[in-house]
Order: sequence, then structure tokens, then C-alpha cells
Amino acid sequence: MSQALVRYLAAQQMRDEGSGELLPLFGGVFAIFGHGNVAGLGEALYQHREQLPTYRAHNEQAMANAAIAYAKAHMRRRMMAVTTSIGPGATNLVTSAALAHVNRLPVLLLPGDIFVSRAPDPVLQQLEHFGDGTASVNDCLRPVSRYFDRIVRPEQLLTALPRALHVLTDAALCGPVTLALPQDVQAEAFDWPEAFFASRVHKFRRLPPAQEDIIAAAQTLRGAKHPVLIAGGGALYAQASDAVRRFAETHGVPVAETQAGKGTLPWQHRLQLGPAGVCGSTAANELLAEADVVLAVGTRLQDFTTGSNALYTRARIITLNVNGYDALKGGDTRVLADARLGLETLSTALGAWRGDASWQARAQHLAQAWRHTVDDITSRRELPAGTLPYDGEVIGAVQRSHADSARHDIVVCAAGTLPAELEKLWRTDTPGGYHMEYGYSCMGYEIAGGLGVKMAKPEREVIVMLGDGSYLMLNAEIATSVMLGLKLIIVVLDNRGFGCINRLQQACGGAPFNNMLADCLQGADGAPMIDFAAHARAMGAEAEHVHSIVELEQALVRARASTRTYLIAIDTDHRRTTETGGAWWEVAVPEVSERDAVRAARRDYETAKQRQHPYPGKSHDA
Ligand SMILES: Cc1ncc(C[n+]2csc(CCOP(=O)(O)OP(=O)(O)O)c2C)c(N)n1
Ligand SMILES: [Mg+2]
Repeated sequence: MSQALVRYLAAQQMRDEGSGELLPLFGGVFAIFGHGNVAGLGEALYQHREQLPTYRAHNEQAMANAAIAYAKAHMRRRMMAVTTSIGPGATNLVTSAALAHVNRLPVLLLPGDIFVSRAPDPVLQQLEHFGDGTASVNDCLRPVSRYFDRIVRPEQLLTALPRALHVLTDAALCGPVTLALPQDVQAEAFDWPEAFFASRVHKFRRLPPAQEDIIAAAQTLRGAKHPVLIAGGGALYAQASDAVRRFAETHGVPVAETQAGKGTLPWQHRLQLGPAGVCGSTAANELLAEADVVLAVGTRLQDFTTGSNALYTRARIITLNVNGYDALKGGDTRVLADARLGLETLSTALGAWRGDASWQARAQHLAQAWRHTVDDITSRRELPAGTLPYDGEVIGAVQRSHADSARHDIVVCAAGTLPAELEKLWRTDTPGGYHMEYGYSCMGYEIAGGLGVKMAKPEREVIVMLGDGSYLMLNAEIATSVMLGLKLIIVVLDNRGFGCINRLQQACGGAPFNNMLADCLQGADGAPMIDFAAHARAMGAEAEHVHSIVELEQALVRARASTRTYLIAIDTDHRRTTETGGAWWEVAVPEVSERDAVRAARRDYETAKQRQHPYPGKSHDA
């Protein structure tokens, strides 16, 4: 069964749109062996190691994060599989499966599973469920998988694998697939039909829009004077950047982007408003607040994008999404279609229609003002003595360190202060140049994710930016990047604690508590000064600790020249952030408290909630 599974995976292909070349759909398999996969799947992977390479990393969650990042960097056209032992290896996948599920990214998870025969029962690491004899820990993966199957007879692969591949390659269904593989079944023989292993070229089909949806959307837009288009991750995955640009230019519709959609339009495009929502630009948020129609393309419309449904409450919302569930969100008008086809068809239906000329002029003016704001922040080099830099100044130094970084670099990030700062300040003119995992915003994704991106795009400089908290959560794949010769530049912003949550806590009236190391319970020796550079060197990377933006610039020259993973640690201020831009984000504040600060925060919270609507775009009905 294992041999058949590996042979089948190796036979799946895709055609690269750029070069026209046929490439394996699966770039490889990440594996940590144990009982439950070493004898069966491990032996099969060894046999087929030329067609389907196996990579070993240090932690199952990190391996899966790397695999997910690989697929994201390939805009979901290529992917990887991940295999684990039974028990703890398998449950280490749960977080990553949820991450892939939330972000709609494909990954094939192959955890080992307990004996179907139950001959040795229980085996090492087996959970004995007292009420369900069919349960194993792999059942934890059911609610976080788009497709889950347990292969209890070898021939079940004949139906399970085509279904798995369908889910992995379908734009609407796309997400994690789990095939749990009981170890005795992995080792069983079966007479397979040879045709099962024929190579197959997967097509990434585009769903065309229905005519009636387009007519309705065009009618809504024609009634608009102040339209804004929001580009989400779906716009990138549908490779709709050109379609978005043409739509914006032809119809005079300014564009705002989500975390997943950033980079759809080049940063310097005249109609590029910058990011929408909680981590958004002044340009995007000011126009969104006044928009009469929002065309939401390929976005899940999560709270960071909608300002917790309090940002664009006047607008009618048109959703254009390949996923019916997403198309439903706040949609007055829904177009169920691929982003590219949908925009092209809608544009044809709109003919010569354009939004108000004064609206476009205002959009261009605000967009330019925002670019000046960003310039201002990211060009700061010399800070007053005794001032620690903050994330915005570090981001500026990283961008300045390459003459054409907007085209060449891929920045990778996921959690902490940095996502908001990067969304506001990072500049890219290449789709995929901004790799932010902000659907799950999972601490620890960054370094592993950077590894996956570098596997997908070895010719690009992959720059991982992360906080001390994320670094300490999951960093061991630095050693894997050294072992595989996959160079990363890692910039650690050490503000000695969970800076963003500390600020959130106080914004909600809370006392500084249990976030910054200084505010945590400590023994006699206090919190250690963590030497991140020494830590990375211990794993084989080159590393240094710098003390200013000017030193950071010099270190970045060395980092870019290095062929080996290079970490730069810099001390940063946990209080300063980019204050301009942004929007309200709903975080529930206690209704009763003995603390004045909490009661005051509660009053602000109740006031802010008055602007909120059950979903965006409803107030125009009132
Ligand atoms: C796995 C995980 N646990 C908890 C959180 C909640 N959380 C978000 S950011 C953060 C602190 C991040 O600290 P650090 O990486 O040092 O970044 P900083 O906020 O200090 O810039 C926490 C605890 C999360 N996003 N992911
Ligand atoms: Mg920190």
C-alpha cells in the first residue's frame, strides 16, 4: 500500500504556465519517522527517492508549515506531503492543518495510525478511547482537514487518492487533506491496476461566472460613484494581478489589499491605496469608509479586513469569489467565479463605465500621501541617542539594503507586531513578494515557512522577519536550512516579550501582566538575556547581534553576500508602532471590573460597537 501511494504521488504532474514545462505536482515529502511510518511508508519513500525526494526536519508542525509555505509560494499550483509517526508526531500536525484550512492552502498529511488488526493493542503512543473503538489521535485532524480518510484496506487508495488530489487542486475546496495510514495496512500487498499509476497532468480549472451574476454586479457598480476594489489572497492565487490592474485602470476603481492579497498591484501603482482595515493605510481606510460599493475579490472578509464590520458600513458589497461560502459573506451581490475570469467578464459588461473622476483624483492624492508617509518612516536611520529602533525603522533598513528589493526579496512573517507594520510599510511590485500567514497568524510559522518558500523560490532572497516570541516558539528549522543549503536571512526583533499582546492588554484597560518578560513571574536569577545570534550559530547559521539601524544596514550587506542562513538580532522598542492608519478591531472588554482602566476601556468599546453592523454593507438598507 505504501509503495502504491508513493508511486501515485510521484506520477502527478502540473504544467508550469511560464515555461510550459511539465513538473511534479509534489515537490517532495517531509518526513519524521517513528513506528507507524518508518517500516511501511519510509521504505517506499526510499525506493522512490529519485522521483519524490524526502526531506527530514526537526518538528512535525514546522515540516507541515514549510510544506504549506511551499504551496503558497507556488500560488497553490505545486505542493508537498508530510508524513509522521503515530501519536505525538501526528498530533503535532493539528496546528498546521488548521493553518492550512484557514488560509485555504493545500498540503497532504500522511500520519501513521494504529493497527487495524488490533493484534497488539494498545501499541506504544496509542490513545485508548473508552467510548469509541474506532478512534485514534488522528481523529483530531478531522475538523481541520478538508478531506479526511483512514485507509483500512489497501484498495481504498483507489478512491481516496483521486478524491484527495481533487480537493488539493480545486480552487474552491483547496486545503489540507489527511490520509491516516494504519501501520499494518501500509505494509499490505494488493494487485493494483497498472493504469492507477499513469502520470496525470493536473489542470487548475477556472470557474466562469454565471451571466445573471455578472448582470447584477454590473448593475450595482453602474449605480456607484465611489467604488473601491479589495484584493484578497484569491486574487493572487487566481493569478489575477493583471486583471485587477486593468479593471482598476479601465473603470477608475482604486484598489485596497488584504494581508493575503498584498502585492496584487505593484506598490507604486497610482490606484494602489495600500492595505485595508486594522493594519491598513490612511488612504484605503478613508476611502473605504466613504465607499458606496466595495468589490471584494477573493477575500474571506475576516475582521482585520472589515474593521470588525465597522469600517465600510455604507457600501453595498459585491463579492467575487470562487468559494461559495466566501461569496456569501456580506454579499449584497455575489459572483461565484474565478477572480480573473470574473473581473474580465464584469469589465466587458461594464463597457465604458467609470467611477467619479473626482473620486479617482482623491484616491490618487491619498495614495500618494500614504507613499510619502511610508517613505518618511522607512528612511529613518539616525535615531536620538538612547532610542531603540522600532519595527518600522527595521523594515526600512531591510528594504533599503537591496537596490531592487521590491522585485527580488520575499519577506516572510506571521505573528506579533510585525504583520501590521509590514502590511503598512513593506513594498513589493511582484505577486508573491509578500508572504504573510495572517489567516491563522501562527507564531512559529516564520522560519519553517521561510524554508518552504526558499524551496519553492531558490533564486529569490527569502527574508524572515519575526519577534523574539515567535523565534523562541519554533526555530529548529534553522538547522534544516543549513543542512539543505537553503539560505534564509532571518531578522529577529527582540523587544523582550510579547509586545503586541502587551499593548492590546493595556488598550483593553488591562495591567501589564504576563506578556513582557519583565512583567512575568521570575525566580531569583530573573529572565535570561537570550543571545539569539549565539543560538542560531549553534545550529550552524551565521549570525550577529546589532545595536542600531546603521549597524543593521552593514550586517545586511554581509547577510546578502552570505551563502548560508544568516541571522541578525536587533533590540527593539516594544512601545513604539506606526500609529498612522489602522482601524478599530473588536476585542471584548469585561462588562464589570473593579479597575477604572477596564471600565473606561469598556465605555470606549461600547461606543465603538455602535458603528458595527452584523455584516458589512447593511446600513444602506436602514
Ligand atoms: C501559536 C500562537 N500562540 C499565541 C498567539 C497569540 N500571540 C499573537 S502575537 C503574540 C506575541 C508575539 O511576540 P513576538 O513574536 O515577540 O512579537 P512582538 O509582539 O513582541 O512584536 C502572541 C502571544 C499566536 N498568534 N500564535
Ligand atoms: Mg517580542
